[in-house]
Amino acid sequence: MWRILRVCSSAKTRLFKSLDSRHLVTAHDIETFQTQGVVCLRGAFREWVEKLKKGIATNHANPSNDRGEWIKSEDSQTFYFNDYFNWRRIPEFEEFVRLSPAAEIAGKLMKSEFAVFFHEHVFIKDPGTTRGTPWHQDQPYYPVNGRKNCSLWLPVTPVSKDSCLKYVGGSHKWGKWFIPRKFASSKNYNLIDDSNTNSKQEAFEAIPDIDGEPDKYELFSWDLEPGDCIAFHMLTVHGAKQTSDISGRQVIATRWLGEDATFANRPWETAPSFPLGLKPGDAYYTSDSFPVMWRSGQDSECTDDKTW
Ligand SMILES: O=C(O)CCC(=O)C(=O)O
Repeated sequence: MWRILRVCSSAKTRLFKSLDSRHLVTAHDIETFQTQGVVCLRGAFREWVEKLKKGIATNHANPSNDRGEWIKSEDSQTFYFNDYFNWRRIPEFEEFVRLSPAAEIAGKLMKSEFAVFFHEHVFIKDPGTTRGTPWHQDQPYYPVNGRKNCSLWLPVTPVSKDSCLKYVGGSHKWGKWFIPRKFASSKNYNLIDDSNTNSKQEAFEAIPDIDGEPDKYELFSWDLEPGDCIAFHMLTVHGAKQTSDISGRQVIATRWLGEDATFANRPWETAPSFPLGLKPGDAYYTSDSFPVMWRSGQDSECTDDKTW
């Protein structure tokens, strides 16, 4: 499988090189991502939707042993499911990670020399689920330091603006790191170890009450079609209300790292929590577990025009 995908991957590179009219992100998209910490890319993965739906269904039916989580609604009939780091056992996910333009898009948005794959994360909100997603930043959950990173949040169902994640524009540049919160209870994580952390340069604090003072913030959200995608920085604050969409909401987010991403301890259980074979300060790209999926100069040029 790996070998076939590697061959396909170099074929993909040649194909993209020959399609010089195919521009994946514009200079404006990159600037927006860098300054605002979030950008919406329309239609970027339309041709991948059916494959990803299949992978998401497989993941839902066969969750990982220790990471899958079903958060019950008050009526106990509907669930908010999430699970992550399953790409090596779900062929549709592995194919997406290796062959879709995701790595190139992430690499260019991060202004990185290359894009390292961290993991994928599936979120399924059943129709009628009353569960929202608490406001949070992603990076404090992760054992990752460094500024070059990017998540691509890709719905495979239509998402109304009301049900979409909301992002606080510019929050990735506040210089603040917020304590992660449990999705099930919205409570802050418990501190398990403060002595073994190399994250001391970040003083973690409780996240402000965004809903209490929404006018203080510039909030971004969109009506989305399957295959659209929102790219955001792992320090960008985001959260969502319960979904009001009739068919619920199904999303796969892929997480990407740049050349400055290093392993970091946190004073709580990280996601993932299993050993990654890296020591604090080690660069992610040095690990076989986190493959480089795209290198600068390998694909299409970035201009102000975009064609998919
Ligand atoms: O889809 C959601 O509501 C949560 C997604 C999220 O928090 C993320 O992708 O980081």
